[in-house]
Amino acid sequence: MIDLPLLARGKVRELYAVDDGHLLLVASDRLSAYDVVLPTAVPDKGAVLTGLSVWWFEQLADLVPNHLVTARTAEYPDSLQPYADELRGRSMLCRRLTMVPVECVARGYLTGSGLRDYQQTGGICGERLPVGLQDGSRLPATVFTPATKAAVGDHDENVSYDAVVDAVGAELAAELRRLTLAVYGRGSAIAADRGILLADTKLELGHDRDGVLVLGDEVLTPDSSRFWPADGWQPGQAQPSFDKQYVRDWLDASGWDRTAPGPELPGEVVERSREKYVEAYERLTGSSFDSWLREA
Ligand code: Q0Z
Repeated sequence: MIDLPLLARGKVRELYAVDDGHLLLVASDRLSAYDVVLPTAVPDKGAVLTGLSVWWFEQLADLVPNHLVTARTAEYPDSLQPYADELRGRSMLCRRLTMVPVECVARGYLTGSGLRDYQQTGGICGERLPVGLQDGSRLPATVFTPATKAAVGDHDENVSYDAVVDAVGAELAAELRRLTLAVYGRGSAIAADRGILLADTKLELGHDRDGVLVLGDEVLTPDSSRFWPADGWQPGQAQPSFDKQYVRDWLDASGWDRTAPGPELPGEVVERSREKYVEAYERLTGSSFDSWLREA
């Protein structure tokens, strides 16, 4: 257990206060499927997501500054050294930001809440889209589809760009949209080179104490984005998830009714799931996952 003030707890990660200016983001090995956190952990999942985030922050550094101070436990402050073994690989020491109260989402493909909006309105977040699009269709252009953060356990609510302007002002709204589309553009280009489609991604931005807009949280991980194997892409049906498909297939066949608590996963599903997370890390970064654990 980490004896620091817990600032926030997400479904699968925790955020601790370290000092006035710093936070510690800790990713667990828990996994959520169909909106339920499963009782079985996937070993190393938290470290894979953390390693990916750190790598993406580097890939994006010329587009937007980020909140990462260090993910090397040897560089953590003395107050964290008692927890170094527990934190290694799956934590990031971050600068504390004043978060912008907007979930910044970019979508290059239609699925999820974007598909539901489209079916009901012919567009997403007030942006019209062509008729005839299907689940998994490539969008004619990447769209910024902001949402407002819901209470824990609830879904974020898609909102119009005008609603973002009303909430944060025209200048910041334009900057959120520009940065979100730039991050998606860089991320999807890199992923596509490695045979992975980046369907969509969610960013969180905040201001540092100098008033600079900074990328926070985790970025371009399988928990904040949808990654699809490019070779299985076929619009008109739900796309297989790069990381979670084995788990979903097993859950679908298990007869589980998708209410909490979910079932324990069998060892082979856990192991296959772990392999998919590690494969995502290695395909995207071109480095071994072991090298990440050694670096951290
Ligand atoms: C992130 C979240 C949770 C993990 C607040 N650098 C920052 N400064 C201020 N606030 C945040 C950050 Cl990253 C911040 N979240 C989302 C919740 C676990 C991340 F429970 N909330």
